[in-house]
Formats: sequence, structure tokens, C-alpha cells
Amino acid sequence: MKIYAERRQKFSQQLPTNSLVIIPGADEMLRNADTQYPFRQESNFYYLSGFAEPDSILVLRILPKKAEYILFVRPNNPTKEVWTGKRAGIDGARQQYGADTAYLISEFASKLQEWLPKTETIYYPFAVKPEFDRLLLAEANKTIFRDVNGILGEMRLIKSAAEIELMQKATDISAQAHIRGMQTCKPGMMEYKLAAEYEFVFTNGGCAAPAYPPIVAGGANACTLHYVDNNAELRAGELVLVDAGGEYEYYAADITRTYPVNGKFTSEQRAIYEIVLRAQQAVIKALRPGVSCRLPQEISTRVITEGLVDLGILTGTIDELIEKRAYFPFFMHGCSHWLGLDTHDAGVYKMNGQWRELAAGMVLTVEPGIYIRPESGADKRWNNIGVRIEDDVLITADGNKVLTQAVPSEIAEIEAIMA
Ligand SMILES: [Mn+2]
Repeated sequence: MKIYAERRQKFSQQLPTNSLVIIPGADEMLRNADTQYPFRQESNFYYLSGFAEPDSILVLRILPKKAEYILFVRPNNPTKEVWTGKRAGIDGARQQYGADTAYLISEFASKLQEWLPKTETIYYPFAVKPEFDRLLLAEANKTIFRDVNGILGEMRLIKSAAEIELMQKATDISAQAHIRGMQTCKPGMMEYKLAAEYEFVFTNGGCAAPAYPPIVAGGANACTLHYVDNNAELRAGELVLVDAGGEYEYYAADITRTYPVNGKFTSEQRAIYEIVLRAQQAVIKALRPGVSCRLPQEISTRVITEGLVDLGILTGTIDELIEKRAYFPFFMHGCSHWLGLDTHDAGVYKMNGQWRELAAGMVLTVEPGIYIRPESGADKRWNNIGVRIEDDVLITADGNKVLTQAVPSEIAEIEAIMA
């Protein structure tokens, strides 16, 4: 619990006296009838508390001489605990989770009324829980609100050694899943069967869940960016694009590999794949502290545009094609995003209107892709080829470390694993 106390202290030190931090936890969500979705605590809440029960609110009161840490929690309830397990309750919130004070969740509105006259600023994450937004705005309409994500996002963006260890574990397990996927994939297999191979490795390795719904997209399905149906047959001669990562101790891995269903790339698939791989390698080579976080987009766009020109899919001069975004029908998504407790992690990309610089401790994905839809107008021999290669990269003091390097991405390595 020490790391959470340190985070609360570091956060509190950046807040003005007489401010109040209010962070509601995640709610349990009904899936159907009386069955719930698996519960997963909200990331900011977890980052500051390590407390993983639903129906909770975290409050920090920044007083002149100290920051008071308050948890609102569910009451102990012996009858319900028979069904759903032990609850920390008020005593547990204090003794196990280090709260200075704890109250029942039902007491929140009255405690808020008590604190408001002495509160100048409320730090709160708007637009996460609309009902809570309404309650707070109704109760505290004379107070200044600030987005809690500003300061917390900056803290979460720079990972500590302990966080990097967890992220390495998440990426190691997920890398093994991709290797198993390559080993087990064969023509005639359904996409969901291949997905199951990944999910087995995630769970078997200690991940609570996939960090996001796995995308297993054979053939033309790879050109649908967030394809999650995973219910088509994988066919010889086609590629399969798999974007899947596990969540380990709340930290996400995010890996994509694209490989031939029958283990051998065709010459067209190879040509497209090699462009994407070159783009990805050029980006990774450039990542180090001090470079712009926009660099991945700029480098990958250039390498992909050059490659599409080499293949005759685009014609013109490189600078002009980039200027008029001619690559966009083929590469229509971002090359990178922050990674951490959330797959698209907290932290802004621009500061004062400028793309920010990378710094040691940041973790980002590098995921260029090329997707050739029939309506793109390219020669039909390229139709329905979709390739994305995604790795997770930690920025270090002197460059970077690819956390996901255990999964091969070179064509020869993939063909060897699949042989
Ligand atoms: Mn990603």
C-alpha cells in the first residue's frame, strides 16, 4: 500500500490548499438479467488507492497542513458477503488501505455539503459518470471545477520501476500468446478458435482479462480496423491480423501481428508487409528522450508513402503525396498512443499547442499499418490485404526498449515459427 500513499502524496503536493479531489470508482454493470460484467476498478481510482471494490469514492481534502485521505465504501453485509465475498468496509478501508477516514457510500452527499463551504476548487474527472456529474454540479454549482486528469495524467505518463516491471510482465505474457497463435494457426480454423489460443495464454499467465476485445481478422476482415466478430473461417492464402494483449495487475499490453494463415506469405502480402515493417523499425530507431511524440506519425507516414509509390499504388512525388494525405485511404489511424493502466493511457499529447517531447519512463505503442480496400482504386492484386505490426516501447534515458521484442516480426522468423 506504500506506493499508493506515495502517489497520493505526490498528487496532493501539486494541489492548492482548500481543494477537494473527488474520484468515483467504477460501477458494477449488468450484462443481462442478474448477471454482471466482470468488475474492473477505474484506473485513476486504482492508481491512487489500490482499492478494487465497486461503489466507492476516493476523496482527498487538501487542508492547510495536510492532505486527508477519505474512502467512501460499501458497508459490511454478512448476508451479501456469503454470495460475493468479503468487503473491506469502513474498518478495512482504514486498516488495510490506509484511509485517514472512511464513510459509507450513502454518506457522501451529506459529507460533501459539510466540506463545500471550505472548498475553493474541486478536482474531478468529468464525463466518466454522467449521473455523478449531475449530482456534483447540483450540489457544488458555486465551486471552481478542474479536471483531475491534468495532474494525474502527467503522473501516470511517467512509469516507475515497479510499473515497468508489471508492464514487462503483461507484455511477456502477451508475447507468448502471439507466438502460440502463430504456432496453432492453420487453414480452416475459425477466428474465434485462434482468439481462444490467445485468451488461454493470457489467463494461464495470470492476466485478469484481455486488455481490450481481441481482434482476430482473417483476409478482408483485417481492413475493418476494430473488427471483433471473430467468427469467420481462416483461409489458406490469406493473412490474419491479430491485435490482442492481456491486462496484468491492471497494466495493459497492446500487440498486433499479421501472419499468413498457411504459414507462407504470398509475394503481394510480403511486399505490403515489408513496407509496414520498415516503417515500424524506422520509428522505433528514432525513439528517445527529447524527440517529438509526433515523430512516429511523421516517419511512418513517409515510409508508407514511399513504399506505396514503389509498388505503383500511389503515383507522384513523396512530399506532394504527404501534403495532400494521399496515404490516408491506406493508413488511416494513428501510429502511436500512450500505454499503461489503460490501453489508450492517460496523458496529453500536446502542451500549449505543441506536440510534447518524449521522456524516459513513457511507454507508447508503435503500430503503423496498410489496409487495401477494394474501393481504394489500387490494382486488384492488392485487394483486401491488411497489415498492422504493433509493439510496445519504453523510452529509456539513452533511447528505448521494446517490451514486446519476444514476438518475432521479421518474415523469415514468422515463417520459421509457423513451419
Ligand atoms: Mn494500439
